[in-house]
Amino acid sequence: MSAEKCLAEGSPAPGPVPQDRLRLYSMRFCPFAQRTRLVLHAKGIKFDTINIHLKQKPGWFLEKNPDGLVPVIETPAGEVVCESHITSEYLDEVYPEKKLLPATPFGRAEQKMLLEHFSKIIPNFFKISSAKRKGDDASGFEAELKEKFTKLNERLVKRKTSFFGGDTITLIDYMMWPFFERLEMFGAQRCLEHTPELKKWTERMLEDPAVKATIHSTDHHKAFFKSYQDGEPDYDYGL
Ligand SMILES: N[C@@H](CCC(=O)N[C@@H](CS)C(=O)NCC(=O)O)C(=O)O
Repeated sequence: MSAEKCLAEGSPAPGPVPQDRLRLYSMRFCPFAQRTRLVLHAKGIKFDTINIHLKQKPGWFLEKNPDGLVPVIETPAGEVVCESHITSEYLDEVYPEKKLLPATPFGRAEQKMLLEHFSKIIPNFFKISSAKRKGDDASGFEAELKEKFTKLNERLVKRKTSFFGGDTITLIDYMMWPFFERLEMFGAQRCLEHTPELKKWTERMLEDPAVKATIHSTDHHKAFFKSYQDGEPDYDYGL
């Protein structure tokens, strides 16, 4: 069962998860759920998707995650794992093929520290788009984001690697990517202009098969985001 259209309050509860796959509860345009989708694709894990209407959540979804957030992973044993970085680490632990987290404790700690740092950057994207939408001056928020991007750029320069964890993609790249995919949607594209290594990283990411499998066009992102900002999110946009 892989129904792309979202399920809302009143829809019948899905049956148990089949033995040979995982189930992802998602929303097609959610950047956090995309993190989990990236990991599922990168590791070649078999999974079905149930998209949730996040404004009219089915009761059976809230029973699985009382916080009401996607992404959520459910296993055939009925185990439920929530939160994008926790689902991602869980998948990397359970499925040993193509490890995305480094083998050393320090390597893993480095990724977690960068993720912690990046989590504090995420609100900046929303502040820029919200100011621009209201017709307010966004230059202060843009300057802040540029400074954060400069630091990320410096990391790549110092490491001399193609990606944030080395010369191949690791988990941290997938945790950050969904927000860069949406840069233009946020109206923050200009912030990448003076950070050439970071810009090259985005170009390399675009070549990745898991990124290609989960990407939406900028036009679709913009149309969804507009519906979201207007208070009537069109979760099925483009279907
Ligand atoms: N900290 C969560 C954030 C997930 C999140 O904010 N998901 C949004 C969709 S993009 C959601 O489920 N919103 C529903 C709501 O707020 O009720 C994670 O990393 O998984």
